[in-house]
Amino acid sequence: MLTPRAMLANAAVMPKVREAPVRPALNPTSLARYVDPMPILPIAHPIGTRPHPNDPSTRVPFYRIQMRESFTQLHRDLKPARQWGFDGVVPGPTFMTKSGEPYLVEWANALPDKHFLPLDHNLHGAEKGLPESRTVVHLHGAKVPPESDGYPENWYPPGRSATAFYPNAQDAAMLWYHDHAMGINRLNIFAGLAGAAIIHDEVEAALNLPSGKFEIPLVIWDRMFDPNGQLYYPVSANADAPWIPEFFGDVMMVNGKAWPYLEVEPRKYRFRVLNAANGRFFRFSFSDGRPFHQIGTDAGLLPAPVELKSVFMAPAERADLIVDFSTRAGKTVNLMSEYFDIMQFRVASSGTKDTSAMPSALRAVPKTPESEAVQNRMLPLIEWDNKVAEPMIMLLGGKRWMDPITEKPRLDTVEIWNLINPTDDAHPIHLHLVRFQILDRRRFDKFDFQMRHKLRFIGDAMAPEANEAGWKDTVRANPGVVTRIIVRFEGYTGRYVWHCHILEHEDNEMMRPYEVVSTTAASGPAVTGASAAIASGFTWCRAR
Ligand SMILES: [Cu+2]
Repeated sequence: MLTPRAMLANAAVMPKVREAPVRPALNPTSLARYVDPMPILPIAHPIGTRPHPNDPSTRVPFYRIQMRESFTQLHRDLKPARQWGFDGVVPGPTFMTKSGEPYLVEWANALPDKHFLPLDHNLHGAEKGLPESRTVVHLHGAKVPPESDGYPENWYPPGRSATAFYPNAQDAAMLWYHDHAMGINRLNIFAGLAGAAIIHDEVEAALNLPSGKFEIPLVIWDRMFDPNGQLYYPVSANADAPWIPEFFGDVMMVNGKAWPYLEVEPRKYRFRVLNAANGRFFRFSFSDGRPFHQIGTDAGLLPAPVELKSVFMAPAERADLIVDFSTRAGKTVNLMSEYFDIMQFRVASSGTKDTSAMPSALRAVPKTPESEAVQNRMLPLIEWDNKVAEPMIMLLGGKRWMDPITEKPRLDTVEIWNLINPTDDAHPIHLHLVRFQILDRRRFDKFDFQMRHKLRFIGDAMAPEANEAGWKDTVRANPGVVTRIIVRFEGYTGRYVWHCHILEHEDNEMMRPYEVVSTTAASGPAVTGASAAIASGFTWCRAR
């Protein structure tokens, strides 16, 4: 299996011909590091209550969040930059809710009619003639009815809104909300349409983890700017097809500021870290090499804290970290990602007494037994290239968005999904509605797979790392590897999506609908072999 470092190199450094910028970008070395305080994200507040959709005799909190344009200074030496944000702030206000307490959100599109980033009308769902600034909001990690999940085709234009119901019947976790509009999602999120949503519960509260002002979301992404300090999203060398295969920025931002600093006390902090980048994988560590603990994954607490010196995070993954600054009083320590600066912590020489705990056990995560699986799906992740090896399109299971739905799990059943990755990129695969566990990863012979449609393993199955051995909703499907996940499809029947969370891939066909069907319905054709998956209507093209 590739090391995380090799994967990072693959994902972040590989030259992409179509990425050639057509106008100059701001030189990031011209911006001083650590001159702006890191913003503490505002909290979302309900504006009232509304009847519970399923039980009108009770009322639930009601939020109204408007997506609108704003101009904000993203670094001391930059002019205010145009962004699109929830309630005009980027990242949007954080939802702080309690498990078991449902709520309603009216998401209103109050954006300008014209998009300010380069649309590509060749992409499915982004055709000419559609409203440019259409949006639909998805709460990533939420177990919600299909009509509230933000189906990519359910977008709406400026002047319209949609109200979503979030039952919140799930464990404590860090979720995040973001735009999910078909074909322009990468641009809308890049523009700023993303925010955090944290669910707390009683199991977690009993652990006495750092809380209140010592529990801080860190929403991290990379951006690029033009010489006027405006957000710059590069385009391909082809003006008629501006889509690029991945965006990698050169300015690192935390909670919406470039290379900020945060003043902390010499004590334990709980950082809720979200990689909200379009395409960049981060490998976070501290400049003094200090160890820290990961206590939770995407979908909740791990069984026990895992001590780490670095944490590798694909786009959309979350890491719940405990960092103890008590040994660093009066000094600074920087958060890094490989050779990139991210932010600085300035540790005060003294502070309040730290009464929080670092428990040795957190929450049981019962393993879903493989014997419960009723379906074993083989799902190749595919890239089609043009004649000069430029990626043109990405597919899941060899299928496009508009192809008939092939994944129809039955409600309350367990399935194993084999994510077969013959490409050179790691793809973070996200399933809506559900949480899952990683079974293992195993290398296979890419040549045999591409040329002979045979899946031949060339390594042993490797269990997930200790810090991945919890509930997940996004998994890194590494190149040349079959990643197996086990999923219980519970909650609701209806249509959802699964997709790669590299947003440029997702916008270019690396997203498929799936449908949870009732226990009595037919579950569609069972695909039981890689050859069958490949043969079923898919003509092989060369992978990169
Ligand atoms: Cu991908």
